This record gives sequence, structure tokens and C-alpha cells, in this order.
Amino acid sequence: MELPKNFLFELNNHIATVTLNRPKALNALNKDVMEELHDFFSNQLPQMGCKGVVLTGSGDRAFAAGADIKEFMTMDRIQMEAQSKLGHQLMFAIEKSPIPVVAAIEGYALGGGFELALACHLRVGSEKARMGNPEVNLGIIPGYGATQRLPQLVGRGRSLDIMMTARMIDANEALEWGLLNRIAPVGKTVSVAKEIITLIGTKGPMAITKVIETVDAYYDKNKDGFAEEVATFGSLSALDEFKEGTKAFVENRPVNFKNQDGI
Ligand code: DAK
Repeated sequence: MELPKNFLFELNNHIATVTLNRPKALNALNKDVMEELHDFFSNQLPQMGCKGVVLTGSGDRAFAAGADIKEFMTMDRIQMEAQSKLGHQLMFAIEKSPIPVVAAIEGYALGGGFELALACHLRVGSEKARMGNPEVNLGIIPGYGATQRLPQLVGRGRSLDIMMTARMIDANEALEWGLLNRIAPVGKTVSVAKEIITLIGTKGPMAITKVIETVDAYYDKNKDGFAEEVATFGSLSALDEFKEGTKAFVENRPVNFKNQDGI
């Protein structure tokens, strides 16, 4: 893979780490980084054979403090529409990734940055993480999916609270609400995210992919999630992965998943 220009990239022990790298602008999301992230999640990542991705921001102040407000001010209506489309494509590419994407949130995750974290499968926040949708302060609504993804995680009342008051919620409240999956000490979110991916990486890889797909079917108005579960259960049972998992259990030995079935 060609090294990305707009974010930092590392691949260690089959875990990819993607780091937003505009610390002076609190990692605000501009068009260039969003385009490159979209290409990475849609085209590069599926070829890499890794177990998962940690998505984080550089510096200790922010995961991402939002869409780049200064760049928005330079855009006309056509460019804003293109930006909106790109934002949605990026968030869907992350959400539908066949391998887990874990957000590691140090400091602020606001507006578009919060929406990026919401598109990830799991979120680890530091004790100093602060999250919210302050778009109404600017006279707009969230534009990269929070109106739809936040209610899935925390329900209608809490979503309206966050979006209408524009207040930032802290790590403890976020954990209690189910927005964060774990809280980590300051500076440790990436290592906790890697631990989670390492644990998930010991499971059947195709089963993990199908857990993501089948849970998401619940939120897809065009799908019957229960029917998807039945069909997926059946198709997984025909794979080598299931044979190895059950065989290891009855032989009382460690399981050895090799991703024989491919993702
Ligand atoms: N965009 C651009 N620059 C930003 C930024 C942002 N979102 N957030 C911070 N910065 C820059 C600041 O301008 C400052 O730059 P310099 O002045 O040093 O050049 C630098 O980062 C450090 O920020 P502060 O000096 O403000 O730092 P503080 O500690 O005082 O305050 C803060 C931290 C996070 C409370 C504050 O920076 C802040 O309130 N930032 C803005 C947060 C925000 O409102 N975020 C939401 C943005 S709206 C759409 C799709 C998506 C969206 C909209 C439309 N369409 C579909 C088209 C999404 C919108 C948003 O995300």
C-alpha cells in the first residue's frame, strides 16, 4: 500500500492503526483526509488481511473536533453537497467494514468527529474524553449520520438532549449511556483498543464479520433481521471455521482458526 498523505498509518501484529494528524486544528476533518480515509476503508483495508483497525487522533487534545469549519466557509452549495455525499460514503464504509473498527478517543470527539466515532463498531474513551454534537451552535444539524446512528446507541431522548443542547458529555456519562464501550486512562486508549481487537482476533473471523452484518440488519429497514440470522447461521455451519471451532471444543484443545474461508 502507498503511504497515506493525510493520516498516519501503522500495521503491527495484524492490527492497523489509522491516526488523524492535524493536531493544531484538533484533527478537524477536511476534504482531503475524508477522501483518503474513504479510499482506505473501501479499497485498501479489505486487501490487508488484518484483524481490526484502531482509529484515533494525534495529540492528547482531540480525536477530532468536528468537520473543518474553516474549510466549510470556503465551499459553495455544490461543493457542500459533494462533501455531504463523501461524508456519508466514508461513514458507511467504516460501519460496513468486515473487520472491527475501534475508535480510540483522547479528548474531544465533536460534530463530524463524533459522527466518525459513532460509525466505528466500538469506542474506547480516555477519562478526559468529551463528546457531543454542537452543530446547532453553528445553525446546522449533524450531517454525517449522527441523527440516525446516535439514537441506535443511546435512544431518542438522550440523542435529542445531546443535539439540542449542544452540551459535551464526559467519559463517565458516555459509558453509562453505552456510547463508550470502555474507559481507559489518559494516553492508553490505543493500547486498550488493540487489546480488544486482539481478543476478537482469537475468534472465528467469518463469525465476527457475520456478527457485524447481522446486528446491522436490525437497523436496515429493507431487511428482516431474524431471517438474516437464520440464513447466516446456516451458511456459517457449512464452513471450515465452524468445523474447527466445534472439533477443538470436543478434543479439548485450543482452537486454531486460520481464516480458511476468507473474509
Ligand atoms: N474546524 C476547524 N478548526 C478547528 C475546529 C473545527 N471544527 N475545532 C478547532 N479548530 C481549531 C481552532 O480554530 C484553533 O485553531 P487556531 O486558532 O489555533 O488556528 C485550534 O483548532 C485549537 O482550537 P481552540 O483554540 O478553539 O481550542 P480550545 O481548547 O480553546 O477549544 C474546542 C477547544 C473543541 C472547545 C473548540 O475548538 C471548539 O469549540 N471547536 C469547534 C467544535 C465544533 O463546533 N465542532 C463541530 C463542528 S460542526 C455536513 C456534514 C457534517 C457537518 C456539517 C455539515 N454536511 C452534510 C455538509 C458537521 C459539522 C461539524 O462537525
